[in-house]
Amino acid sequence: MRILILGGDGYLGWPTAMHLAAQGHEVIAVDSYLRRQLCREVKVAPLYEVPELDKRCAIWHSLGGGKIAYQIGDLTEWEVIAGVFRDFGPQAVVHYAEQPAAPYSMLNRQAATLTLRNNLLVTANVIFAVKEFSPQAHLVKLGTMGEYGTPNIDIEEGWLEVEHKGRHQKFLYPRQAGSLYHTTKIMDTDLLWFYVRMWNLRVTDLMQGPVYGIFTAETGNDERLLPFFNYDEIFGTVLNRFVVQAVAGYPLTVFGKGGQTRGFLNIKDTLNCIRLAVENPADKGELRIFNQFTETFSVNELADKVKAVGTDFGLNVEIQHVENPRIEAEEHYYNPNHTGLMELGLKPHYLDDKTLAKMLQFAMNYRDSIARDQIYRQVKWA
Ligand code: USQ
Repeated sequence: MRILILGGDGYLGWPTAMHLAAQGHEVIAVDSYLRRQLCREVKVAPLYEVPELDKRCAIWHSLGGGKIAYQIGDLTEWEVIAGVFRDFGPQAVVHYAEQPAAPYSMLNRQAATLTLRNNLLVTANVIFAVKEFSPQAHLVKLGTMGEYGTPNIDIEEGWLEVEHKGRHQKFLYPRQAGSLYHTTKIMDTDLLWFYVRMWNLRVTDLMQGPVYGIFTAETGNDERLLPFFNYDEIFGTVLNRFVVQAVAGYPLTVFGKGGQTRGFLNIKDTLNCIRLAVENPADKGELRIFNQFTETFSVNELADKVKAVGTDFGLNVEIQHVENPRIEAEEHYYNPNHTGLMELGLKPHYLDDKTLAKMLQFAMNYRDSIARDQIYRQVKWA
């Protein structure tokens, strides 16, 4: 298939581009380098430098990986996205092109409006481009489990059957996000659902939990192909951060009571989920929603795991309950359904000691360059 990957430079975008290319698909990766730019602006850096897209595509090609085309452009501009669709004619579109960090979206007014503007405009442009240039294309959009929040009832996959005064109707599952970033994902879903109804689009919206991991089948032994890996408070996700903190001898920063529970997945499973969704498209006029994670953990459970494996490694790992900069439930019910992707054939990579050990071992190579002042800056929600 001809697959367009929007946000193809990001933590997930680049590994997805390699993975789909390795399966024989024709891939073009498009990115505006927004994440690189925002990292510079808020003065954080990834654990290791990764080459820009042109170099990554060339390295991938030189190692026999086939061709990944790329384009640098701002997808909030209609002419950019229209040009990409006109030239490439995608059969599937993987849409990752969003400001991805909850803490960034809560920094200040400018960061909030940038998040709103980028995320909603890109989604709207993608919808219009699909309608105008590739109406048969399947749009695979990365949403987030955070759209549901932490309700006191079981979380279904996207939809809820409601019975009211003796009558029934299926609605989008109630959403109540915990950050502005997560709220933009709810708005994306509403836009997609509206245009699925209006224009008969073919859409899969993937409600993904926090991802961890560095290595995928395609990164091989070449570090230049690794994903963009943040460990700072703004762009890093919790388990990736804990691994780097353990290596740096920085007490693991459990926010508040640490009972916050989320659905996690290995980066390898993100790639498999995307591939399964792309290769088994939604029907015309369908908004298909999957909950994309493989197992749930509380923050306390993750900290305990990292401490146990880190101690075996000879590291002195401490756990510290620090003031929670976020407004969120620190103890709550959490029981989300996630059978859809398993039914499509997902074979999960569960979090085991070996996986953690491999991440710790790798992070040790960068021990001396870890910037401790990036780890806990207290970007406050209030
Ligand atoms: N947390 C800590 N200590 C830390 C960092 C985080 O206790 O040092 C806690 C947070 O308070 C939160 C949980 O860990 O309760 C997860 O935080 P996170 O930073 O790993 O994830 P989050 O901000 O929710 O966002 C990440 C990705 C986002 C994705 C989302 C999926 O950045 O793109 O949409 O995970 S989900 O969390 O299911 O909404």
